[in-house]
Amino acid sequence: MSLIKKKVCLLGDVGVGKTSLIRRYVENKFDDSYLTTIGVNISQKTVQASDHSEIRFMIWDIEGFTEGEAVSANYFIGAAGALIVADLTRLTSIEAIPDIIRSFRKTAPKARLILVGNKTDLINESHPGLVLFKKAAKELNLLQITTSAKSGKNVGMCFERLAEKLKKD
Ligand code: G3D
Ligand code: MG
Repeated sequence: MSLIKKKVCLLGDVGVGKTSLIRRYVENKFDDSYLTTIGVNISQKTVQASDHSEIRFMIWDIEGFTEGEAVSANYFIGAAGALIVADLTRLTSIEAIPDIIRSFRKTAPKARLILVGNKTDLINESHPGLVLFKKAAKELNLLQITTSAKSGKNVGMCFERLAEKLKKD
C-alpha cells in the first residue's frame, strides 16, 4: 500500500468560506464564530482511494486575496492542486476567480483546479450568483462543485474529486 503526499491550496476572496470548508472536511464541524485566519494554516487528512492506495492531503488555507491583491507566491510552491472558492451570494468573489487562477498558475502551472461555489444554503436555484458561477466554470473549462460548509453538503466531494485528479499525475 502506497502513501502519496499532495499539497493543495484553498484560494478565494476573504470571507468566501475557505477556513469553514477545511474545518468541515478535516474535523466535520462548522463554527460560526471562527476567527479570520492570519496568513497560512496547514491541516492534513488522508483519503483512501478505491485501489487501496492513500493520498495524504496537506491542505493550505491561505488568506490575502482582498480586492485582487495576491498573497506571496511562495505559498503556492509545490502545490499539486487547488480549490478556488467563491461565495455564491457575493458576485465580486466570483468575478475575482480568473485573476486568482492567473496568479496561482504563475507558480503552480500544472496544478489541478476545481471551482467551489460555497454557501448554497443561502441561495435558491435561480440566484444570479449561481448562474454567474456556472458560466465562469464553463468559460474556464473547469469542474465546478457547489457546497455548503454550514450543512456539509458536497464538501467531501470537492476533496474526493481532487484526489481522483491528483492520482493521475
Ligand atoms: P474565509 O476563510 O474564506 O475567509 P470563513 O471564510 O471560513 O472564515 O467564513 C466567512 C464567513 O462565512 C463566516 O461567518 C462563516 O461562518 C460563513 N460561512 C462559511 N461557509 C458558509 C456556508 O456554507 N454557509 C453560510 N451560511 N455561511 C458560511 P462570520 O459570520 O463568522 O463572518
Ligand atoms: Mg479563513
